[in-house]
Formats: sequence, structure tokens, C-alpha cells
Amino acid sequence: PLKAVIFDLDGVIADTAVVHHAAWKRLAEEIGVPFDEATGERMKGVDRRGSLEILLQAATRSFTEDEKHALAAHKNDYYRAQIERFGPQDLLPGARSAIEQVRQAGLKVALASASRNAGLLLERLGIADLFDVVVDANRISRSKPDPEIFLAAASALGVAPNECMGVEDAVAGIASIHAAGMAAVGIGQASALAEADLVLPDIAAFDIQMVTTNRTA
Ligand code: B16
Ligand code: MG
Repeated sequence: PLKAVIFDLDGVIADTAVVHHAAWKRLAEEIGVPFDEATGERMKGVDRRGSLEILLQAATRSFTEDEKHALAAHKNDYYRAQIERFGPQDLLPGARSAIEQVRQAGLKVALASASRNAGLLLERLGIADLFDVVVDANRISRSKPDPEIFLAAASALGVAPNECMGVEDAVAGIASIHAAGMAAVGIGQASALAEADLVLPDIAAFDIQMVTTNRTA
């Protein structure tokens, strides 16, 4: 039986993808590295350092560890300045309802986010108290698509992985959920998320009855 639902944050609950994108674009311009939509897409669900490595693939010179550290910190300053101003109005439509539906169905709720800013975001969005467990990149060592983050969430909930379902907007995230032995709901375009067990166009389409019936992993 399904006992818990584990949500991704960026791209599922809040539309921070555009904010991440803008911050990377600004950094890319400052250091003279080309940055296009496809590069931005590949960064989704990937942690900060991994995203920087993706950006620097297009660079014409190499960067030292210290430089990379500074660049990642710089991007994060841009990003944080924006999300400091976030509020409940920045929740994606239907996000709060999706989480509440899961709770009302008697299931547990966790968050599995690759973002080190997840705690700040949950506070700003006003939904921190809706989660039984929050696992972010500060607590894990291997990034999505590794299953570690979803397994850590299940373990903290005290629920077996095959009793959990993950909800993700990124290809790396769907892979992480499946590698953890869980069913995966994709949020976004079916063509991009073909590996998911069920794809919904957005979180507003989330219906706990329908999702439970479709659980096939
Ligand atoms: P930060 P998620 C991920 O969050 C984003 O999808 C990804 O684009 C971002 O690079 C990553 O968080 C790291 O974020 O720089 O704030 O630590 O989708 O796993 O909630
Ligand atoms: Mg995401």
C-alpha cells in the first residue's frame, strides 16, 4: 500500500526554475561563457556544483577549484536575493492543495530537494509545517539521479521505499525515484518525462485518488 508521497521542490511546488535560470545567465554573461535554453534545461534537478560544471563545459579556459567555489557562491547570491522576496503567491497553482490532499488521505509527506535553499524557500512559501520530513542537499552526499535523497526521505519517514511515490519535474529526478525503487509521477511534458509512471502537465492536475489508482511501478 502507498504510505507516503515525496515531493521535489523546484519546478513542482515553486517556479524557481526561472530564477535559477536568470541567476546562471547573469553569471555566464559576467564570465563570458555562452548560455542557452538547452544548457538551462540540463541543469534542472542537478545540484549547484553540478550545474556549474554544466555551464563551464562551454568555457574556453579552465577554472581552479577556488574560482569555481567563488562562481557558485556568486550565482547563489543572485538567486537568494530573489527568493528572499518570495511569498505564498509564488507557490505554483495547486501545490498546496496537492500536499494537503496527501495529508488528508492519511499518507505521510516529505520533501526531497537538491537545493540548499530549500529550507528558506519553504519558510517564505508558508508551507514548512506541511511536511513530516525535509531532505535537502545539505543532508546528502550524492546528487540526483542517485537514489540517496529519496531513500533518505523514506528512511526518515520510517516507510519502505516501495510504499513511497515521488513527484518530480526533472529527468534526473525521475531516475533518482526509480533507482530508489519508488513509483514516479512526472510534472511537465510527457515527451520529456517518458520514464515516469504517470505524467501530469502541472501540479494543479494532481489528484490523490487518480495518482493512487495509477501507481504501477
Ligand atoms: P541550490 P530541486 C534543484 O532543486 C534545482 O532543480 C536545480 O536547478 C538547482 O541547481 C538545485 O536545486 C540546487 O539549488 O543552488 O539552491 O542549492 O528541483 O531538486 O528541488
Ligand atoms: Mg525540480
